[in-house]
Amino acid sequence: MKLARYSLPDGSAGVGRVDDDRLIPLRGEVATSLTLSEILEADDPRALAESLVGPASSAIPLDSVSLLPPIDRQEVWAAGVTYKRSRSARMEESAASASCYDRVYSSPRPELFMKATPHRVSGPGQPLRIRGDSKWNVPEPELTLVVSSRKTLVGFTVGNDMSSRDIEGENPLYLPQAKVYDNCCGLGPWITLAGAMPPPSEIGIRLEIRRAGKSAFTGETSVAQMARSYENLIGWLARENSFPTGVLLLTGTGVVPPSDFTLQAGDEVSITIDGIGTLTNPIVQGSKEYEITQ
Ligand code: DO4
Ligand code: MG
Repeated sequence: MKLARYSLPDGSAGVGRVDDDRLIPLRGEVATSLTLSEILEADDPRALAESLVGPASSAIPLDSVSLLPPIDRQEVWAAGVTYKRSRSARMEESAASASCYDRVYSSPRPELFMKATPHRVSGPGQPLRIRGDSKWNVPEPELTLVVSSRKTLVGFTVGNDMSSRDIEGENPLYLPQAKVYDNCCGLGPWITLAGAMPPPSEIGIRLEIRRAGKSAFTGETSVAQMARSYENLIGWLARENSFPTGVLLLTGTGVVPPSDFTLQAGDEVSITIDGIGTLTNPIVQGSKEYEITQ
């Protein structure tokens, strides 16, 4: 089952089940007072959502609703260097930090960092930002785990871990600035509940960047290439750490454009993950006030 947050032109909003190209709103007094994350907190989110789905006659064509980011009050974290391609890209990016990236790929403890709070997240069609003080930026297409407050994996969504590679490469201590800023994280278009997701060996991840109506970069990987399991990443994230409203965890990128590629304002980034769907966002330029002039 796929669950989405949506709003309608009349200003109403809610949670609905996505069936192919239609959305069926969850109905009734209970459903309208429940947030998506409250449904995900249920012992059996699928059974709860199923019991609240309205009649088929209430279905709305998906292209007539606005999909909102599938997050309410959760924190968003991310794992890094979980694919060989990410390890080699970081080692190229910074000679000074190369050994850190090399070691973290095979160390028992993964790289985990706080990526975003809900107000920094963009949903389907909403803009993602290039920092004004950065000259080298890429999207990172990442399978994203949706984890409840009980630290149980309840679903999956598509994530875009936007990254400023020049800031990250200059000094590893700048990582939070390379990763965390307004509109730094794409999530959506909805959540596929855990039971409906294919096994990792069957999950392909594809990235396409379009510029002026043409494809400027395409790349793909498979979750089978990820060096760590979902359980390993959740286990480390949850050590000595509580998430009262749940947490979303991006699992790292296996697709990095070549080093001479950087995003530009006006680009459109689409990430497709098997079992979920496609998240598309336009890219916008950050503030000129901070632009690097040299
Ligand atoms: O420390 C670098 C960030 C790595 C990352 O975000 C990734 O591998 O996806
Ligand atoms: Mg990443």
